[in-house]
Amino acid sequence: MACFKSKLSITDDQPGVTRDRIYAKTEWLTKSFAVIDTGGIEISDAPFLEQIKQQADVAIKEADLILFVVDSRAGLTDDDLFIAKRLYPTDKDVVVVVNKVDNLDLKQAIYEFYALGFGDPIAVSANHGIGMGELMDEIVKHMGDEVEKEDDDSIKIAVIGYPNVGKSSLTNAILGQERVIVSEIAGTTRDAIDTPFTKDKVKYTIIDTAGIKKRGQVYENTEKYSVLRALQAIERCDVALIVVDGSRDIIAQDLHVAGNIQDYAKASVVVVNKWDIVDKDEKTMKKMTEKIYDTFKFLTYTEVCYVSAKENRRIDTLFPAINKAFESYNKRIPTNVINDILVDSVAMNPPAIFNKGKAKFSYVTQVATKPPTFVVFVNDPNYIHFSYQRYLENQFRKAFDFTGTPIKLIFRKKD
Ligand SMILES: Nc1nc2c(ncn2[C@@H]2O[C@H](COP(=O)(O)OP(=O)(O)OP(=O)(O)O)[C@@H](O)[C@H]2O)c(=O)[nH]1
Ligand SMILES: [Mg+2]
Repeated sequence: MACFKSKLSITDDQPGVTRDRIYAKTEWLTKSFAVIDTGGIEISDAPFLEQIKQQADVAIKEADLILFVVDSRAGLTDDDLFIAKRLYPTDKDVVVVVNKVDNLDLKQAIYEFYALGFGDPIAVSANHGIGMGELMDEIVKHMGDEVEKEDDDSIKIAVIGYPNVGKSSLTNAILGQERVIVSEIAGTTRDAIDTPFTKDKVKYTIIDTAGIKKRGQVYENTEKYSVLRALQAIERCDVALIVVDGSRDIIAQDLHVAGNIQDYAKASVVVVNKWDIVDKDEKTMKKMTEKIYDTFKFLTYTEVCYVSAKENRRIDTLFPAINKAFESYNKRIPTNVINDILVDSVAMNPPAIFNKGKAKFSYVTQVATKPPTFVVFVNDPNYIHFSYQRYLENQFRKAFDFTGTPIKLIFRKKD
């Protein structure tokens, strides 16, 4: 397991926990590079063994340098020799990293790993930070001089949902490649996986995430971590794809997942997956959409798309919805234009007296995007009933296309 101090990889005593390749951006001296955690290649009958091996092979193919991490406490094992054999055919540089050398005599610990045939092993203790400087120097030595541009202007899409609804399948379908692991076992994805891609000249990063289960339930330690990472993915995304399983009823758990969108105020698209196995007629889609809007009451501004990730059907219907949501999320309305709407709305439906006073509005101005946020100046915010806030929001939505994004209205006292 590659650690590099960042706690990006799932570190757990249970073998086989880090199941996907995990990319972590790291910097040392003036260089930045990505670390791929392959999740370990092990000769055992772990249920995901074949897929883990495939993922490791892809990682080896993509890498510029391979850090072959071995365990000093376990000594040279059959697994190590097995992996070494797998690495011999590559023309990539391989550095053997001997981990967990905390208390052992260093020389003693690394000596036997010369037998792997990859030159001088480097002794480290990932947990104690021993040998990290030396390792980083070694990594940088193997790197070329090309300057890497920080490429963060992509649209970030987080794929979220209850376990097993098909998030990873959808990620692969969107990418057009088997990038992340799919399985019928719920809880397959344990970490958030970022993959950049380009479509119709637009740059995106899709983030596959672990299934989110209800708060208040007792999680296994690894599950807690997974949910945390899924929530972080929502936090750093622009647009969330809220995936539900169309072949079963919408459940409270789906609502809980969608609720995070409200908490984080992100743009979103609802994706009804597994549409291939739904018994349907011409009314089924309409009914399902109504059901979704009825359950996710705060998401009635969001588009609902129907796909089959597994059969690769209707995937292209997602992009107009994603792009539209992103556009809305970044929309800016000039002050004079939004003010006209405020004036008209108040004239059409003046506020009633509330808290012994009547709201008098001065003006409104947009103060932020992502999501669009408006400050409305008023004689006293306490005079505004919640339903009137809702009314104004609806009026703004009628006047401008905010499909797919929440908008925020902040009421301020005008001195
Ligand atoms: N029929 C059908 N099955 C699907 C579809 N999408 C996914 N599946 C199946 O549903 C199961 C779960 O798929 P995954 O993509 O691993 O689901 P996930 O949401 O990533 O699951 P976790 O990572 O465990 O939360 C697998 O058996 C898939 O083959 C679909 O569109 N139609
Ligand atoms: Mg998954």
